[in-house]
Amino acid sequence: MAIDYAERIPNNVELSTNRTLQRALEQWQPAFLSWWKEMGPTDFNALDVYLRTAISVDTKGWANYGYVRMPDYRWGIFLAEPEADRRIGFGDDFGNPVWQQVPGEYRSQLRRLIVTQGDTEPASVEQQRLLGHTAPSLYDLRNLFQVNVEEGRHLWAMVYLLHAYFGRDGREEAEELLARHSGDADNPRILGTFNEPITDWLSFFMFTFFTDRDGKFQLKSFAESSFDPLARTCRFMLTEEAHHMFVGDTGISRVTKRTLEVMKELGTDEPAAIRRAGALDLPTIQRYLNFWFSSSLDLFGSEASSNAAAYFAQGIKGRPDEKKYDDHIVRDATFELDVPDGNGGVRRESVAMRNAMNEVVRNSYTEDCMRGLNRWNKLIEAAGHAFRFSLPSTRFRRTIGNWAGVPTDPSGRPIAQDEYDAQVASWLPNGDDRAFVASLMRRVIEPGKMAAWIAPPEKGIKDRPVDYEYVRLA
Ligand code: BYC
Ligand code: FE
Ligand code: FE
Repeated sequence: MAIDYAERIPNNVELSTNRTLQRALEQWQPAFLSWWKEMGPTDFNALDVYLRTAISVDTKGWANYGYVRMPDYRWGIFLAEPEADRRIGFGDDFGNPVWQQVPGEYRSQLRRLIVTQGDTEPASVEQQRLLGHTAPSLYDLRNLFQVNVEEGRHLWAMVYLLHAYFGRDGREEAEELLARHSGDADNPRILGTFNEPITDWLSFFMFTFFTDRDGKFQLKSFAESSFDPLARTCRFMLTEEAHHMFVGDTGISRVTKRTLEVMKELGTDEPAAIRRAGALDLPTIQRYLNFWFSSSLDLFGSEASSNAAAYFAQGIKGRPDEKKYDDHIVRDATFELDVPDGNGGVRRESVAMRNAMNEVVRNSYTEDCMRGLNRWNKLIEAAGHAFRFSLPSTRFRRTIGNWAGVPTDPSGRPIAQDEYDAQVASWLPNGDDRAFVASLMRRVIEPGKMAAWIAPPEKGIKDRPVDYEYVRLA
């Protein structure tokens, strides 16, 4: 059957005149839809959801709202507008024209990075596929589905690059993106965090705050890439990413707000009492935070990485907001790194700055995370409590890089394994926490009503009231 491309797949890549790309996508689209129906939010595909759809890149077209059934969502392909005479912004070829095609010598690196980015998008949809059953409100249910369809579109964005620029091996990689599955023992997703189960909404909010924020920083690094189609694709994805982090940020604010209300009503900060009242005590929230922050730190790769140095030198992957740096070539600069000394202590090591690019980006990420914590802490401070959320050290619970497998406390002090084992239940979600959080997960379906463990949002979506019927559950 002939497809009306502009209608079915909104795009600004001239799909209707590109036969090769059409053929590739015609093959892939049915596979995507079967994946969505099997591995996505399966039980909710028949519902009308009040969703935003991008139909063009200008300010009017990128956010169209209306009721849609998710399988009918118009997953489109959009690149931010080209920048005239754009030049390479960093690395050995600084100042040369950017590439409109993949340079042969960088083909496998670029493909690998695009595949790794693409792999995370459907992974997150798989991780979140059952959360609809326990949504704390219709407002939250709609936000979950909005995040899901947009992660689906992010997958499309990477598949477009694979199909349009990598020929046959690109098409094979696009198929593999639907074949690996989150948590699958035989064929898992590429990066660790994307194989962690997300079975409750506290984890969902932590994931959208911490893990989607890794997405923000990785996309910002690609937005600097000399491979112009990648840079433009990622720049457009960042406009959607902002909403995902909003969901996490406001989700945790609302949970905290509700907890503070309960603390005030009961006149206590005793976790057991707060739990009996059906809310989440602050130390439990902190343990979930420790888990997802430390897992997300691994997504930046090793502190010292020859891959990262090569990507930078070659102009493939830059630093977020490259313009804010003075030196874009970075040939001689060094970076001081604290590494384990193998004797239970810490040693300072000097590495070439190019090799430390993952750590540079991780540090910007950590600062960005801290801004969210400061907002939540202001709520706690205003309520007159001494408790403060904190980020654990970047050495804590790492599985990638210099600190992988080195036991430390949350402040980053190396400790003996048995001391770690004795204390870990107070640092990370323990069995009791998980059982309690699971017990709170009950679906609330009356428009405007919220589960007892979360405060209502300050406002609804797109000027609609909070009690709007964001999902029609008929
Ligand atoms: N888990 O030199 P190294 C998002 C591998 S999130 C497992 O240390 P490198 C989203 C690494 O692949 C953004 N393996 O690191 C969020 C390498 O393997 P190979 C996703 C890991 O290469 C929420 C080896 O260890 N985007 O969009 O400098 C919802 C040594 O590597 C991990 C990207 O990741 C890990 N955590 O940097 C939806 C951008 N970390 O090649 C979506 C693309 C490292 O030796 N990826 N390894 O077999 C990259 O830029 C880089 O691959 C990394 C690693 C930054 C991830
Ligand atoms: Fe994404
Ligand atoms: Fe996202």
